[in-house]
Amino acid sequence: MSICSQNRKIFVLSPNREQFPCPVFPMGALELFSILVESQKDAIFFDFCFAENWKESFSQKLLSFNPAMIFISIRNIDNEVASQPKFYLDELKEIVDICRAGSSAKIVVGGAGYNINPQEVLSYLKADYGLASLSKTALLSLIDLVENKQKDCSRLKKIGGLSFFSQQTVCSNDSSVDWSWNLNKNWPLIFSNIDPRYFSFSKTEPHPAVAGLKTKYGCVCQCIHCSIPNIEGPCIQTAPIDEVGATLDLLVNRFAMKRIFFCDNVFNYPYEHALQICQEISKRKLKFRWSCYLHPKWIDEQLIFSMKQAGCENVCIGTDTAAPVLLKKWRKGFGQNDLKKCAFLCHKMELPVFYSLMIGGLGDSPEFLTESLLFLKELNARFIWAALGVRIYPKTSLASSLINLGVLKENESLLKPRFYISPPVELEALKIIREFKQKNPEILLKLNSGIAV
Ligand code: B12
Ligand code: SF4
Repeated sequence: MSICSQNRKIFVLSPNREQFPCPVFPMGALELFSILVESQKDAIFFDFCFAENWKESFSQKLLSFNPAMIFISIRNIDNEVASQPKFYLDELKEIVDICRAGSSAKIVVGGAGYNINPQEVLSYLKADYGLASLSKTALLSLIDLVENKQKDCSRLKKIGGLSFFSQQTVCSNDSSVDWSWNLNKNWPLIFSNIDPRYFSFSKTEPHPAVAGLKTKYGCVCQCIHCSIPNIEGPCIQTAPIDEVGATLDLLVNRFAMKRIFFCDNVFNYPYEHALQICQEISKRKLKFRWSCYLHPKWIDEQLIFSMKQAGCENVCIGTDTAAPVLLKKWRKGFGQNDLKKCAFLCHKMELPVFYSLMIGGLGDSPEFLTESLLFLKELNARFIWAALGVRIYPKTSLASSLINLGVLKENESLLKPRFYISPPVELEALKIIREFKQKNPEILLKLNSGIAV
Protein backbone atom coordinates (compact mmCIF):
# COMPACT_ATOMS: atom_id res chain seq x y z
CA MET A 1 0.00 0.00 0.00
CA SER A 2 1.40 3.41 -0.86
CA ILE A 3 1.76 5.96 1.95
CA CYS A 4 -0.78 8.27 0.26
CA SER A 5 -3.56 5.71 0.34
CA GLN A 6 -3.14 5.07 4.07
CA ASN A 7 -6.04 5.88 6.34
CA ARG A 8 -5.06 9.01 8.27
CA LYS A 9 -8.38 10.00 9.78
CA ILE A 10 -8.42 11.10 13.40
CA PHE A 11 -11.35 11.07 15.79
CA VAL A 12 -11.30 13.43 18.81
CA LEU A 13 -13.68 12.43 21.60
CA SER A 14 -14.98 14.38 24.56
CA PRO A 15 -16.68 11.69 26.66
CA ASN A 16 -17.69 13.92 29.58
CA ARG A 17 -21.46 13.57 30.07
CA GLU A 18 -21.58 15.05 33.58
CA GLN A 19 -24.25 17.76 33.81
CA PHE A 20 -23.62 18.71 37.45
CA PRO A 21 -23.23 21.47 38.52
CA CYS A 22 -23.49 22.47 34.84
CA PRO A 23 -22.33 21.04 31.50
CA VAL A 24 -18.80 22.31 30.90
CA PHE A 25 -17.36 23.28 27.52
CA PRO A 26 -15.05 20.54 26.24
CA MET A 27 -12.29 23.13 25.88
CA GLY A 28 -9.30 20.79 26.14
CA ALA A 29 -10.70 18.35 23.57
CA LEU A 30 -11.54 21.17 21.18
CA GLU A 31 -8.11 22.65 21.57
CA LEU A 32 -6.62 19.31 20.57
CA PHE A 33 -9.02 19.15 17.62
CA SER A 34 -8.03 22.63 16.49
CA ILE A 35 -4.29 21.77 16.61
CA LEU A 36 -5.01 18.76 14.38
CA VAL A 37 -7.09 20.79 11.91
CA GLU A 38 -4.42 23.50 11.75
CA SER A 39 -1.85 20.78 11.07
CA GLN A 40 -3.90 19.67 8.03
CA LYS A 41 -5.10 16.46 9.67
CA ASP A 42 -8.40 14.91 8.63
CA ALA A 43 -10.04 15.15 12.06
CA ILE A 44 -13.61 15.09 13.36
CA PHE A 45 -14.92 15.88 16.81
CA PHE A 46 -17.50 13.91 18.79
CA ASP A 47 -18.99 15.27 22.01
CA PHE A 48 -20.89 12.82 24.24
CA CYS A 49 -22.31 15.47 26.58
CA PHE A 50 -25.76 15.89 25.02
CA ALA A 51 -25.74 12.80 22.76
CA GLU A 52 -28.90 10.73 23.02
CA ASN A 53 -28.35 6.98 22.82
CA TRP A 54 -24.66 7.73 22.91
CA LYS A 55 -23.59 4.13 22.38
CA GLU A 56 -25.52 3.75 19.11
CA SER A 57 -24.77 7.20 17.78
CA PHE A 58 -21.10 6.85 18.56
CA SER A 59 -20.86 3.34 17.08
CA GLN A 60 -22.47 4.57 13.87
CA LYS A 61 -20.17 7.56 13.61
CA LEU A 62 -17.19 5.30 14.22
CA LEU A 63 -18.18 2.94 11.41
CA SER A 64 -18.84 5.73 8.94
CA PHE A 65 -15.64 7.68 9.74
CA ASN A 66 -13.33 4.68 10.21
CA PRO A 67 -10.47 6.51 11.93
CA ALA A 68 -6.85 5.42 12.11
CA MET A 69 -6.37 7.16 15.46
CA ILE A 70 -8.74 8.09 18.27
CA PHE A 71 -7.86 10.74 20.84
CA ILE A 72 -9.88 10.72 24.04
CA SER A 73 -9.93 13.76 26.33
CA ILE A 74 -10.39 12.76 29.97
CA ARG A 75 -11.49 15.69 32.14
CA ASN A 76 -12.88 13.88 35.18
CA ILE A 77 -12.04 10.54 36.75
CA ASP A 78 -14.59 10.91 39.51
CA ASN A 79 -16.83 13.55 41.09
CA GLU A 80 -14.86 14.00 44.35
CA VAL A 81 -17.98 13.42 46.47
CA ALA A 82 -17.28 11.01 49.32
CA SER A 83 -20.87 10.07 50.13
CA GLN A 84 -22.06 9.71 46.53
CA PRO A 85 -18.97 8.87 44.51
CA LYS A 86 -19.24 8.58 40.76
CA PHE A 87 -16.38 6.90 38.93
CA TYR A 88 -16.36 7.89 35.27
CA LEU A 89 -13.67 5.55 33.98
CA ASP A 90 -15.98 2.54 33.66
CA GLU A 91 -18.08 4.37 31.08
CA LEU A 92 -14.85 5.43 29.39
CA LYS A 93 -13.80 1.78 29.31
CA GLU A 94 -17.03 1.04 27.45
CA ILE A 95 -16.13 3.72 24.93
CA VAL A 96 -12.67 2.19 24.47
CA ASP A 97 -14.30 -1.24 23.99
CA ILE A 98 -16.65 0.19 21.34
CA CYS A 99 -13.63 1.75 19.60
CA ARG A 100 -11.81 -1.59 19.65
CA ALA A 101 -14.84 -3.51 18.36
CA GLY A 102 -15.59 -1.05 15.56
CA SER A 103 -12.11 -0.08 14.36
CA SER A 104 -8.44 -0.95 14.43
CA ALA A 105 -7.54 2.63 15.39
CA LYS A 106 -4.77 3.40 17.86
CA ILE A 107 -6.23 5.00 20.97
CA VAL A 108 -4.53 7.93 22.72
CA VAL A 109 -5.73 9.36 26.04
CA GLY A 110 -4.92 12.68 27.72
CA GLY A 111 -6.48 15.53 29.70
CA ALA A 112 -6.65 16.70 33.32
CA GLY A 113 -8.14 13.44 34.64
CA TYR A 114 -5.51 11.42 32.81
CA ASN A 115 -2.66 13.55 34.18
CA ILE A 116 -3.64 12.88 37.78
CA ASN A 117 -2.58 9.28 37.41
CA PRO A 118 -1.23 8.60 33.89
CA GLN A 119 0.09 5.05 34.18
CA GLU A 120 -2.92 3.75 36.07
CA VAL A 121 -5.44 5.41 33.76
CA LEU A 122 -3.68 3.98 30.71
CA SER A 123 -3.59 0.49 32.22
CA TYR A 124 -7.20 0.64 33.36
CA LEU A 125 -8.52 1.73 29.99
CA LYS A 126 -6.08 -0.36 27.97
CA ALA A 127 -5.62 2.46 25.51
CA ASP A 128 -2.49 2.37 23.36
CA TYR A 129 -0.89 5.65 24.38
CA GLY A 130 -1.24 8.48 26.90
CA LEU A 131 0.09 12.00 26.49
CA ALA A 132 0.68 14.29 29.47
CA SER A 133 0.47 17.62 27.68
CA LEU A 134 -0.87 19.19 24.53
CA SER A 135 2.57 19.84 23.14
CA LYS A 136 2.18 20.13 19.38
CA THR A 137 5.61 18.58 18.83
CA ALA A 138 4.77 15.52 20.94
CA LEU A 139 1.35 15.18 19.32
CA LEU A 140 2.63 15.33 15.75
CA SER A 141 5.58 13.03 16.47
CA LEU A 142 3.20 10.42 17.84
CA ILE A 143 0.86 10.74 14.87
CA ASP A 144 3.82 10.40 12.53
CA LEU A 145 4.97 7.21 14.26
CA VAL A 146 1.49 5.69 14.15
CA GLU A 147 0.85 6.69 10.54
CA ASN A 148 4.14 5.14 9.52
CA LYS A 149 3.50 2.09 11.67
CA GLN A 150 6.68 2.55 13.70
CA LYS A 151 6.70 0.56 16.92
CA ASP A 152 10.31 1.20 17.72
CA CYS A 153 10.56 1.70 21.49
CA SER A 154 13.55 4.01 21.21
CA ARG A 155 11.53 6.43 19.07
CA LEU A 156 8.56 6.28 21.45
CA LYS A 157 10.90 7.08 24.34
CA LYS A 158 11.84 10.34 22.63
CA ILE A 159 8.29 11.73 22.72
CA GLY A 160 8.02 14.03 25.75
CA GLY A 161 5.37 12.99 28.28
CA LEU A 162 4.29 9.87 26.37
CA SER A 163 3.19 6.69 28.14
CA PHE A 164 2.91 3.46 26.20
CA PHE A 165 2.87 -0.30 26.61
CA SER A 166 6.06 -2.23 26.12
CA GLN A 167 5.84 -5.97 26.77
CA GLN A 168 2.57 -5.44 28.60
CA THR A 169 3.93 -2.97 31.10
CA VAL A 170 3.47 0.78 30.96
CA CYS A 171 6.58 2.84 30.17
CA SER A 172 6.44 6.59 30.78
CA ASN A 173 8.57 9.44 29.57
CA ASP A 174 7.56 11.33 32.71
CA SER A 175 10.76 13.32 33.02
CA SER A 176 10.45 14.90 29.57
CA VAL A 177 6.95 16.44 29.61
CA ASP A 178 6.79 19.64 27.56
CA TRP A 179 4.62 21.80 29.82
CA SER A 180 4.35 24.70 27.39
CA TRP A 181 0.60 25.10 26.96
CA ASN A 182 -0.79 26.60 23.77
CA LEU A 183 -1.84 30.01 24.88
CA ASN A 184 -2.48 31.39 21.40
CA LYS A 185 -5.41 29.26 20.40
CA ASN A 186 -7.56 29.17 17.31
CA TRP A 187 -10.62 30.35 19.24
CA PRO A 188 -13.00 30.88 16.29
CA LEU A 189 -12.47 27.25 15.26
CA ILE A 190 -12.82 26.03 18.85
CA PHE A 191 -16.02 27.92 19.57
CA SER A 192 -17.68 27.17 16.25
CA ASN A 193 -17.43 23.45 17.11
CA ILE A 194 -19.06 23.78 20.53
CA ASP A 195 -22.56 22.33 20.77
CA PRO A 196 -24.96 25.33 20.90
CA ARG A 197 -26.67 23.83 23.93
CA TYR A 198 -23.66 24.88 26.03
CA PHE A 199 -24.51 28.47 25.12
CA SER A 200 -28.23 28.29 25.86
CA PHE A 201 -28.22 30.20 29.07
CA SER A 202 -31.53 30.50 30.85
CA LYS A 203 -32.18 31.95 34.25
CA THR A 204 -34.89 29.41 34.88
CA GLU A 205 -32.64 26.41 34.39
CA PRO A 206 -31.38 24.96 37.67
CA HIS A 207 -27.80 24.71 36.37
CA PRO A 208 -27.32 27.26 33.59
CA ALA A 209 -24.45 26.78 31.18
CA VAL A 210 -21.53 29.05 31.85
CA ALA A 211 -18.73 29.52 29.34
CA GLY A 212 -15.39 28.53 30.84
CA LEU A 213 -12.24 30.35 29.87
CA LYS A 214 -8.72 29.69 31.06
CA THR A 215 -6.25 32.58 30.92
CA LYS A 216 -3.34 30.87 32.62
CA TYR A 217 -1.95 27.45 33.54
CA GLY A 218 -0.28 26.30 36.73
CA CYS A 219 -0.43 27.40 40.36
CA VAL A 220 2.26 28.73 42.67
CA CYS A 221 0.51 27.55 45.83
CA GLN A 222 1.27 24.23 47.45
CA CYS A 223 -1.90 23.14 49.21
CA ILE A 224 -1.15 19.68 50.56
CA HIS A 225 -4.08 17.84 49.00
CA CYS A 226 -3.96 19.36 45.53
CA SER A 227 -3.43 17.55 42.22
CA ILE A 228 -2.92 20.66 40.06
CA PRO A 229 0.92 20.55 39.88
CA ASN A 230 0.59 17.05 38.39
CA ILE A 231 -2.03 18.28 35.91
CA GLU A 232 -0.55 21.53 34.69
CA GLY A 233 3.13 21.33 35.61
CA PRO A 234 5.27 23.40 37.92
CA CYS A 235 5.24 26.85 36.27
CA ILE A 236 2.71 29.62 35.67
CA GLN A 237 2.03 30.45 32.03
CA THR A 238 -0.23 33.33 31.10
CA ALA A 239 -2.13 34.12 27.91
CA PRO A 240 -1.42 37.49 26.24
CA ILE A 241 -3.95 40.11 27.37
CA ASP A 242 -5.07 41.07 23.85
CA GLU A 243 -5.68 37.37 23.16
CA VAL A 244 -7.88 37.11 26.28
CA GLY A 245 -9.71 40.31 25.25
CA ALA A 246 -10.32 39.08 21.70
CA THR A 247 -11.61 35.71 22.97
CA LEU A 248 -13.98 37.39 25.42
CA ASP A 249 -15.17 39.64 22.61
CA LEU A 250 -15.92 36.59 20.50
CA LEU A 251 -17.76 34.84 23.33
CA VAL A 252 -19.82 37.86 24.27
CA ASN A 253 -20.52 39.48 20.91
CA ARG A 254 -20.60 36.53 18.51
CA PHE A 255 -21.88 33.77 20.80
CA ALA A 256 -23.99 36.02 23.04
CA MET A 257 -22.57 34.53 26.26
CA LYS A 258 -23.91 36.35 29.27
CA ARG A 259 -21.90 34.55 31.90
CA ILE A 260 -18.29 33.42 31.96
CA PHE A 261 -16.25 31.53 34.53
CA PHE A 262 -12.51 32.12 34.50
CA CYS A 263 -11.23 28.57 34.92
CA ASP A 264 -7.81 29.62 36.18
CA ASN A 265 -6.78 27.81 39.35
CA VAL A 266 -6.16 31.24 40.89
CA PHE A 267 -7.46 34.21 38.89
CA ASN A 268 -5.46 36.83 40.76
CA TYR A 269 -1.98 35.39 40.38
CA PRO A 270 -0.05 36.95 38.76
CA TYR A 271 -1.76 40.03 40.17
CA GLU A 272 -0.81 42.26 37.19
CA HIS A 273 -2.26 39.79 34.70
CA ALA A 274 -5.60 39.75 36.54
CA LEU A 275 -5.68 43.53 36.74
CA GLN A 276 -4.92 43.87 33.04
CA ILE A 277 -7.71 41.44 32.14
CA CYS A 278 -10.20 43.59 34.08
CA GLN A 279 -8.89 46.73 32.38
CA GLU A 280 -9.12 45.03 28.98
CA ILE A 281 -12.77 44.06 29.59
CA SER A 282 -13.59 47.64 30.58
CA LYS A 283 -11.62 49.10 27.66
CA ARG A 284 -13.50 46.89 25.17
CA LYS A 285 -16.81 47.73 26.93
CA LEU A 286 -17.72 44.04 27.06
CA LYS A 287 -20.97 43.45 28.88
CA PHE A 288 -21.14 40.09 30.66
CA ARG A 289 -21.11 38.79 34.19
CA TRP A 290 -18.28 36.65 35.42
CA SER A 291 -16.85 34.78 38.33
CA CYS A 292 -13.51 33.24 39.31
CA TYR A 293 -11.42 31.55 42.00
CA LEU A 294 -9.83 34.30 44.09
CA HIS A 295 -6.84 33.82 46.42
CA PRO A 296 -7.05 36.11 49.48
CA LYS A 297 -3.32 36.90 49.39
CA TRP A 298 -2.85 38.83 46.15
CA ILE A 299 -5.58 41.44 46.35
CA ASP A 300 -5.96 45.11 47.02
CA GLU A 301 -8.64 47.75 46.62
CA GLN A 302 -7.62 48.53 43.04
CA LEU A 303 -8.01 44.92 41.89
CA ILE A 304 -11.36 44.30 43.59
CA PHE A 305 -12.64 47.64 42.28
CA SER A 306 -11.49 46.81 38.72
CA MET A 307 -13.05 43.36 38.94
CA LYS A 308 -16.39 44.84 39.98
CA GLN A 309 -16.15 47.49 37.23
CA ALA A 310 -15.46 44.76 34.67
CA GLY A 311 -18.63 42.82 35.55
CA CYS A 312 -17.45 40.34 38.17
CA GLU A 313 -20.62 39.18 39.95
CA ASN A 314 -19.11 37.00 42.67
CA VAL A 315 -15.88 35.30 43.67
CA CYS A 316 -15.12 31.83 45.02
CA ILE A 317 -12.52 31.46 47.74
CA GLY A 318 -11.12 27.99 48.36
CA THR A 319 -10.72 28.68 52.04
CA ASP A 320 -10.77 24.97 52.99
CA THR A 321 -10.42 26.01 56.64
CA ALA A 322 -10.19 29.25 58.60
CA ALA A 323 -8.47 27.81 61.65
CA PRO A 324 -4.91 29.25 61.76
CA VAL A 325 -3.31 25.93 62.75
CA LEU A 326 -4.85 24.17 59.74
CA LEU A 327 -4.27 27.05 57.32
CA LYS A 328 -0.59 26.53 58.06
CA LYS A 329 -0.66 22.72 58.11
CA TRP A 330 -2.53 22.56 54.83
CA ARG A 331 -0.12 25.15 53.32
CA LYS A 332 -2.91 27.42 52.19
CA GLY A 333 -0.56 30.36 51.75
CA PHE A 334 -2.84 32.84 53.48
CA GLY A 335 -3.92 33.63 57.02
CA GLN A 336 -6.96 34.98 58.85
CA ASN A 337 -5.83 38.56 58.24
CA ASP A 338 -5.79 37.98 54.47
CA LEU A 339 -9.29 36.53 54.70
CA LYS A 340 -10.44 39.55 56.73
CA LYS A 341 -8.99 42.04 54.27
CA CYS A 342 -10.49 40.18 51.33
CA ALA A 343 -13.94 40.01 52.95
CA PHE A 344 -13.75 43.70 53.81
CA LEU A 345 -12.86 44.79 50.26
CA CYS A 346 -15.42 42.52 48.61
CA HIS A 347 -18.10 43.74 50.99
CA LYS A 348 -17.14 47.34 50.25
CA MET A 349 -17.46 46.73 46.49
CA GLU A 350 -20.66 44.69 46.97
CA LEU A 351 -19.05 41.57 45.56
CA PRO A 352 -20.60 38.39 47.04
CA VAL A 353 -18.10 35.79 48.21
CA PHE A 354 -18.61 32.01 48.05
CA TYR A 355 -16.40 30.27 50.60
CA SER A 356 -15.60 26.60 50.35
CA LEU A 357 -14.60 24.41 53.27
CA MET A 358 -12.91 21.03 53.27
CA ILE A 359 -14.19 19.17 56.29
CA GLY A 360 -12.12 16.35 57.73
CA GLY A 361 -8.69 17.03 56.25
CA LEU A 362 -5.48 15.99 57.96
CA GLY A 363 -5.52 17.11 61.61
CA ASP A 364 -9.05 18.52 61.46
CA SER A 365 -11.08 18.40 64.64
CA PRO A 366 -14.57 19.45 65.80
CA GLU A 367 -12.94 22.48 67.46
CA PHE A 368 -11.24 23.59 64.23
CA LEU A 369 -14.46 23.14 62.26
CA THR A 370 -16.36 25.26 64.78
CA GLU A 371 -13.56 27.85 64.74
CA SER A 372 -13.72 28.03 60.92
CA LEU A 373 -17.49 28.45 60.85
CA LEU A 374 -17.45 31.15 63.51
CA PHE A 375 -14.67 33.00 61.71
CA LEU A 376 -16.58 32.94 58.42
CA LYS A 377 -19.63 34.23 60.25
CA GLU A 378 -17.50 37.06 61.64
CA LEU A 379 -16.56 37.87 58.02
CA ASN A 380 -20.26 38.21 57.19
CA ALA A 381 -20.17 35.16 54.93
CA ARG A 382 -23.49 34.44 53.20
CA PHE A 383 -22.55 31.37 51.12
CA ILE A 384 -20.53 28.40 52.32
CA TRP A 385 -20.01 25.25 50.28
CA ALA A 386 -18.55 22.41 52.32
CA ALA A 387 -17.00 19.16 51.11
CA LEU A 388 -17.21 16.33 53.58
CA GLY A 389 -14.03 14.26 53.23
CA VAL A 390 -10.97 14.89 51.09
CA ARG A 391 -10.26 13.05 47.85
CA ILE A 392 -6.74 11.66 48.21
CA TYR A 393 -4.73 12.28 45.06
CA PRO A 394 -1.51 10.46 44.21
CA LYS A 395 1.83 12.24 44.40
CA THR A 396 0.56 14.82 46.90
CA SER A 397 1.88 15.73 50.37
CA LEU A 398 -1.43 14.54 51.81
CA ALA A 399 -0.95 11.08 50.29
CA SER A 400 2.64 10.92 51.62
CA SER A 401 1.51 11.95 55.12
CA LEU A 402 -1.24 9.33 55.10
CA ILE A 403 1.29 6.69 54.08
CA ASN A 404 3.55 7.76 56.97
CA LEU A 405 0.58 7.55 59.33
CA GLY A 406 -0.26 4.06 58.09
CA VAL A 407 -3.67 5.15 56.78
CA LEU A 408 -2.58 4.36 53.21
CA LYS A 409 -0.28 1.62 52.08
CA GLU A 410 2.78 2.49 50.01
CA ASN A 411 1.82 2.04 46.32
CA GLU A 412 -1.87 1.69 47.15
CA SER A 413 -3.97 2.56 44.11
CA LEU A 414 -5.71 5.94 44.23
CA LEU A 415 -7.30 5.60 40.83
CA LYS A 416 -10.73 4.75 42.21
CA PRO A 417 -11.69 7.59 44.55
CA ARG A 418 -10.34 7.24 48.08
CA PHE A 419 -11.34 9.80 50.68
CA TYR A 420 -9.88 10.80 54.00
CA ILE A 421 -11.95 12.18 56.84
CA SER A 422 -10.22 12.69 60.15
CA PRO A 423 -12.00 10.39 62.62
CA PRO A 424 -13.01 12.94 65.30
CA VAL A 425 -14.62 15.17 62.67
CA GLU A 426 -16.46 12.31 60.99
CA LEU A 427 -18.42 11.72 64.16
CA GLU A 428 -19.26 15.35 64.89
CA ALA A 429 -19.39 17.20 61.55
CA LEU A 430 -23.10 16.93 60.80
CA LYS A 431 -24.09 17.89 64.33
CA ILE A 432 -21.83 20.95 64.28
CA ILE A 433 -23.06 22.06 60.87
CA ARG A 434 -26.73 21.58 61.73
CA GLU A 435 -26.37 23.57 64.94
CA PHE A 436 -24.51 26.33 63.12
CA LYS A 437 -27.21 26.47 60.44
CA GLN A 438 -29.95 26.65 62.99
CA LYS A 439 -28.29 29.56 64.78
CA ASN A 440 -27.37 31.35 61.53
CA PRO A 441 -30.25 30.93 59.08
CA GLU A 442 -29.04 33.91 57.04
CA ILE A 443 -26.00 31.87 55.92
CA LEU A 444 -26.61 29.51 53.02
CA LEU A 445 -24.50 26.49 53.94
CA LYS A 446 -24.52 23.52 51.61
CA LEU A 447 -22.78 20.19 51.79
CA ASN A 448 -21.41 18.52 48.66
CA SER A 449 -22.50 15.17 50.06
CA GLY A 450 -26.12 15.59 49.08
CA ILE A 451 -26.99 15.12 52.77
CA ALA A 452 -29.56 17.71 53.82
CA VAL A 453 -28.45 19.93 56.68
C1 B12 B 1 -12.74 25.42 36.32
C2 B12 B 1 -13.03 24.03 36.79
C3 B12 B 1 -14.35 23.70 37.08
C4 B12 B 1 -15.53 24.64 36.79
C5 B12 B 1 -15.83 24.62 35.28
C6 B12 B 1 -16.48 25.88 34.78
C7 B12 B 1 -16.72 25.83 33.30
N1 B12 B 1 -17.86 26.34 32.88
O1 B12 B 1 -15.92 25.37 32.52
C8 B12 B 1 -16.66 24.00 37.66
C9 B12 B 1 -16.66 24.65 39.04
C10 B12 B 1 -18.06 24.07 37.11
C11 B12 B 1 -16.14 22.57 37.80
C12 B12 B 1 -16.95 21.51 38.07
C13 B12 B 1 -16.48 20.22 38.26
N2 B12 B 1 -15.18 19.84 38.39
CO1 B12 B 1 -13.69 20.98 37.92
N3 B12 B 1 -12.15 21.91 37.45
C14 B12 B 1 -11.97 23.10 36.96
C15 B12 B 1 -10.47 23.34 36.69
C16 B12 B 1 -9.91 24.29 37.74
C17 B12 B 1 -10.17 23.87 35.29
C18 B12 B 1 -10.82 23.06 34.15
C19 B12 B 1 -10.66 23.75 32.82
O2 B12 B 1 -11.51 24.48 32.39
N4 B12 B 1 -9.56 23.57 32.16
C20 B12 B 1 -9.28 24.22 30.87
C21 B12 B 1 -9.23 23.24 29.71
C22 B12 B 1 -8.69 23.93 28.47
O3 B12 B 1 -8.33 22.28 30.07
P1 B12 B 1 -8.59 20.72 29.95
O4 B12 B 1 -9.94 20.39 29.50
O5 B12 B 1 -8.08 20.09 31.19
O6 B12 B 1 -7.57 20.36 28.79
C23 B12 B 1 -6.19 20.68 28.81
C24 B12 B 1 -5.28 19.50 29.02
O7 B12 B 1 -5.76 18.64 29.99
C25 B12 B 1 -5.12 18.92 27.63
N5 B12 B 1 -5.99 17.89 27.13
C26 B12 B 1 -7.32 17.81 27.22
N6 B12 B 1 -7.76 16.72 26.57
C27 B12 B 1 -6.69 16.10 26.06
C28 B12 B 1 -6.60 14.92 25.31
C29 B12 B 1 -5.34 14.50 24.88
C30 B12 B 1 -5.22 13.25 24.09
C31 B12 B 1 -4.18 15.26 25.22
C32 B12 B 1 -2.84 14.84 24.79
C33 B12 B 1 -4.30 16.43 25.99
C34 B12 B 1 -5.55 16.83 26.39
O8 B12 B 1 -5.32 19.97 26.80
C35 B12 B 1 -5.84 21.11 27.43
C36 B12 B 1 -4.71 22.12 27.40
O9 B12 B 1 -5.17 23.39 27.17
C37 B12 B 1 -9.89 21.89 36.83
C38 B12 B 1 -8.50 21.79 37.40
C39 B12 B 1 -7.50 21.97 36.29
N7 B12 B 1 -6.64 22.90 36.46
O10 B12 B 1 -7.53 21.26 35.29
C40 B12 B 1 -10.93 21.21 37.73
C41 B12 B 1 -11.16 19.71 37.61
C42 B12 B 1 -11.14 19.30 36.15
N8 B12 B 1 -12.51 19.52 38.15
C43 B12 B 1 -12.66 18.42 38.79
C44 B12 B 1 -13.91 17.93 39.27
C45 B12 B 1 -13.87 16.66 40.11
C46 B12 B 1 -15.11 18.62 39.00
C47 B12 B 1 -16.55 18.17 39.38
C48 B12 B 1 -16.84 16.69 39.19
C49 B12 B 1 -16.77 18.61 40.84
C50 B12 B 1 -18.22 18.43 41.33
N9 B12 B 1 -18.47 17.36 42.08
O11 B12 B 1 -19.05 19.23 41.03
C51 B12 B 1 -17.41 19.06 38.44
C52 B12 B 1 -17.69 18.39 37.09
C53 B12 B 1 -18.35 19.33 36.10
C54 B12 B 1 -18.62 18.67 34.77
N10 B12 B 1 -19.82 18.91 34.21
O12 B12 B 1 -17.79 17.95 34.24
C55 B12 B 1 -11.33 17.68 38.96
C56 B12 B 1 -11.25 16.38 38.16
C57 B12 B 1 -10.39 15.37 38.88
C58 B12 B 1 -11.13 14.11 39.15
N11 B12 B 1 -11.15 13.68 40.40
O13 B12 B 1 -11.67 13.54 38.27
C59 B12 B 1 -10.27 18.77 38.52
C60 B12 B 1 -9.05 18.24 37.79
C61 B12 B 1 -9.84 19.51 39.82
C62 B12 B 1 -9.00 18.68 40.75
N12 B12 B 1 -9.54 18.27 41.84
O14 B12 B 1 -7.86 18.40 40.57
N13 B12 B 1 -14.79 22.50 37.56
S1 SF4 C 1 -4.59 27.34 45.33
FE1 SF4 C 1 -6.01 25.86 44.43
S2 SF4 C 1 -4.97 25.08 42.61
FE2 SF4 C 1 -3.42 26.11 43.83
S3 SF4 C 1 -2.48 24.48 45.06
FE3 SF4 C 1 -4.12 25.39 46.31
S4 SF4 C 1 -5.95 24.12 45.89
FE4 SF4 C 1 -4.41 23.71 44.26
